[in-house]
Amino acid sequence: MATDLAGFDTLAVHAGQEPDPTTGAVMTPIYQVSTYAQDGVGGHKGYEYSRTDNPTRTALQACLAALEGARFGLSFSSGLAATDVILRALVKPGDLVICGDDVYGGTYRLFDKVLKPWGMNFRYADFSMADANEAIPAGTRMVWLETPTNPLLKVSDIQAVALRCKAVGALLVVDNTFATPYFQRPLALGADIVVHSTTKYINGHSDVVGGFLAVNDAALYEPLKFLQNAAGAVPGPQDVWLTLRGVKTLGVRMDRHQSNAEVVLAFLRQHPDVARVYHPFDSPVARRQMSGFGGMISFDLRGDLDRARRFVAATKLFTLAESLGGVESLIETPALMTHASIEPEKRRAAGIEDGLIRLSVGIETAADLVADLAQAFRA
Ligand code: P1T
Repeated sequence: MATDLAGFDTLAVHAGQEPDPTTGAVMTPIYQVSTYAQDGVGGHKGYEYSRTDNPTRTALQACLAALEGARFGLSFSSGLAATDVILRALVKPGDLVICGDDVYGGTYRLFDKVLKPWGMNFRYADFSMADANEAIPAGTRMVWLETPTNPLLKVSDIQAVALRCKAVGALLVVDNTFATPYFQRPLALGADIVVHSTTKYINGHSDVVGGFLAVNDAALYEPLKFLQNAAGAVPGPQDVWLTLRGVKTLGVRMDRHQSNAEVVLAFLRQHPDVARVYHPFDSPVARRQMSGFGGMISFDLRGDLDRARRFVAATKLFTLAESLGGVESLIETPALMTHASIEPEKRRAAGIEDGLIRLSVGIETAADLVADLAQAFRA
């Protein structure tokens, strides 16, 4: 289809997908198949083996690439599998990677416990600070930016970091999981690679674990595509199909996540038991580079860790669970759950206090969500 003429929601429904040529089926079939018949050695229709390529995956990759405004897209079995491939394809032992100091705990664990022992060097910096670029020395191979960050929702100026990366010859990777391409397009702001945990908003229904990366430069795409096949952390066709179905409503869902989050935010801001609220809303950079903020809110609850434990156990609509970005609301304590793999002193130094509570505001009726939080404050 003529993707250059289509708006975001049209791309989300149609990009990469045509009615099935054999049957006319309007939805892309689940090609539940591992291998493809050849009519002579090498005589195939573009598909040989499903680790290398699968038609359902091809449709998802094309759809998500279109949403990020990218030439190329690759899907993976998880967000961390996509992260791992980016590092192993493009960073060598001895190279320096500068990573945000407030990233998903599993990303930190992969860097610190898996890739560092293989010889890659990692330094951590707060890219939301005005002097962030001083943290990127000449010779840096890659900068890993989450914006907004998980869980403190800190926002970095992608364009400014991209300029610094170009000046020192570093690659800029942006984890766009929280914003989604509906609200933020990192490649257009100068990033080299965009990465997602599609487990979150892109799929949106908490029923699939998956990852994705998008890239414009063919010279970067080739080693990434090679490693997708060579290491093989690919998603199965059922998961890919569910994600393809989920992403069709991304824009509609994000608008509702956002409007519900605004109601919850207003409630938290005036509540006497809330010491501090974290949300991109207050950042001038966010207002410039994002067209909306989505449904993530974190806050410090007054009181000790026990109070935080009681609070997250007391909500009824907000389910106590890791993950985020589904249609249902979730609540968690990063220090004890999603970021427990970060050493406590490093975690606290990055500003993630023990009593921090993270909300993934879903698409339920906003008043019900506020009522649920209100009763949990009284518990
Ligand atoms: O879980 P997985 O699909 O492998 O994605 C990892 C990941 C990468 N980037 C960001 C910003 C993430 O939030 C995640 C996963 N995060 C959670 C599971 C969580 O609850 O924060």
